[in-house]
Amino acid sequence: MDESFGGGTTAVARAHSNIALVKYWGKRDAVLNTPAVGSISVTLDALHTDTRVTFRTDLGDDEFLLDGRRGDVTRVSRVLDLVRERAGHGQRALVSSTNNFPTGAGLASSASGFAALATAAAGAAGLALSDRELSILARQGSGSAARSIFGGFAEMHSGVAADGSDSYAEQLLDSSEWPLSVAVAITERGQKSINSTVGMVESAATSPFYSAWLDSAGDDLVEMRAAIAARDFARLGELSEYNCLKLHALMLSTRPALIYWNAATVAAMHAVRDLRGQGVAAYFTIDAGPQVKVLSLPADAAAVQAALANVPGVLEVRGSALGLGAHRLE
Ligand code: 2P0
Repeated sequence: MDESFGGGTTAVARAHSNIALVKYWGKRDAVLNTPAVGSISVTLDALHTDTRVTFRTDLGDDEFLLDGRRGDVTRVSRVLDLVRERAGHGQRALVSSTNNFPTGAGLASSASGFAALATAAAGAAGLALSDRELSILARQGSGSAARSIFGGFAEMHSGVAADGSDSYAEQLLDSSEWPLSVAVAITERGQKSINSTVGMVESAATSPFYSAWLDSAGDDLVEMRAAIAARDFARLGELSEYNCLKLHALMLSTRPALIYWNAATVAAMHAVRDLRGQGVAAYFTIDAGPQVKVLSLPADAAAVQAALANVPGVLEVRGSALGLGAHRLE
């Protein structure tokens, strides 16, 4: 617990966004927000959310500001309720978050956002939670947020327990153990049309490929773990592209179809394959949005960023190293 002001207790935390190399899509339990499949991600140093939480005795309801504007407090309150339950008090909170990147555009703002919220809220409530407990808490805000508690490489377990107690992420490698570079090609700054929570429910309900998605996830996780353990970049990259395109095949076969790509998204995918034709080991991955993230070894990062900047429709390219896990800022 930090300084008291305005009758409240405050904590501030930073969490970084992450991108999945083996992706999460589909829920095992919608109330507990447990995923139907495990996932493996890398945490991105360049994209982060800073969140300040203050519990106060004089508030009638939780209040949430995102980049200075009033945001939807529903999911924020869900996480705060769990913290209040554990802390044994009913104080409402002021929550203020800032992203250093566009919100809701497929850059995993919910991942960094809910990991920062879980860390700051637990801190402001004076709870000393383990990383595993924070991961479980963050998951109940957003599934991908469970992974952003950790830096470097993280694996999320779908779990089997009815209460969600074994549905958490763990670190596979620290960011210093295998430095990789990620170039993020931004092709659109607006909010996407269908959020992931809704999209994945529609895929489960309507796509004939959903059962194949579930059945094949385990093999991808085994292979990705092995690629990471062996520091085999070509295997990691090839598998990341395969898993990404398999996810988008599932999205495209959803009714109505989830088409998250725009023309620049597709052009960037071709540019990455052209780079490989020229001997540069670069591999793309794309989430529920039009941005393209390209993995490379640090020595090739400048060439990858230059190639992406030349793609028609790419508005901006941000380079990133792998980042740290969620942490308090005071
Ligand atoms: C992922 N995505 O593994 C996948 C790839 C998007 C595509 O996790 O409903 O925002 O809040 O648990 O975490 C996006 O899903 O969904 C996501 P909720 P979330 O990164």
